[in-house]
Amino acid sequence: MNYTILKPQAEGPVMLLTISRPPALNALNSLFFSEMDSFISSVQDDKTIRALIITGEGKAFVAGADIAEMVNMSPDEGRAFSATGQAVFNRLSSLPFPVIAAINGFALGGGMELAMACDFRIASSNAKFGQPEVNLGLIPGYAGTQRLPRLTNLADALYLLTTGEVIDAATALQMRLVQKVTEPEALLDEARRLANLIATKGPMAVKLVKQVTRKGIEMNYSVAEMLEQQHFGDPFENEGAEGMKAFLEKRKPVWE
Ligand code: CO8
Repeated sequence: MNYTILKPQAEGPVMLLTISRPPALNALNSLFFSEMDSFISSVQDDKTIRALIITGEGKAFVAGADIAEMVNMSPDEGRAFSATGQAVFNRLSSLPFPVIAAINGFALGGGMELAMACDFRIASSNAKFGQPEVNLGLIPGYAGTQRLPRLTNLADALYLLTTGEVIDAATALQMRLVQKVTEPEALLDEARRLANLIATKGPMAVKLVKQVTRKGIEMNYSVAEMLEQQHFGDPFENEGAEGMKAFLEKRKPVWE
């Protein structure tokens, strides 16, 4: 498929997806969501893909939802735009392989929400983060009010959401909003290193661990423990058997 905004690039077991709309600092418009939805459909059942990296072209990761597109929306159109964005980001979060945000610059509003829909985040030291919707008299619409307190804590989330303050990568790391900060020129190499590291692990185990962790965090604790128990047995007859045998035989496992 030909995309206008998205640039997917297969690199062996890793897929690199670049959001490319630099004149608008990669702001998210309807076309972006339609392309992202198609992209997700095209990769979700591809067993050769073991990890996805999402980054932005130019000086922004994503500077937010497209304000020029939203300015004339009615309340109902705003709600529909929010529903579409939330649905697409939920599909992204549910991909069977890990999704890494490689945040190269501004991750503001919808851009920070996109980064939060990924499984974890690596940031360039010059990246900037914020939920500046209140500056526009708006609230986040792609689940920023929900993912941010879950990833950080209620007070840090409300601090960012109510002040609209833009923070640097070091502060984002302190808040555990990002997992790692690199020099700008090392960002993609580090994201690729982590994605390729994941690609060496048991494919079924990585898929299961993501599913169980993401589902479990939404559940009551003891029910979530049961979910882990149920899935713990799944790899024993195949991938887990090979992994454990390989360890005992002091060799590298050969995954199917
Ligand atoms: N939407 C549309 N265009 C944008 C956006 C955006 N979010 N951000 C930047 N642009 C455009 C600018 O208008 C400008 O266009 P032009 O060259 O035609 O004038 C171009 O990108 C370059 O931007 P700047 O000249 O402003 O670049 P600077 O380096 O001076 O500033 C900033 C960079 C600080 C990132 C600045 O552009 C900025 O503040 N942008 C807006 C940030 C923002 O408020 N983001 C939140 C948007 S609201 C949102 O994301 C809500 C999400 C949920 C929506 C739910 C659906 C209803």
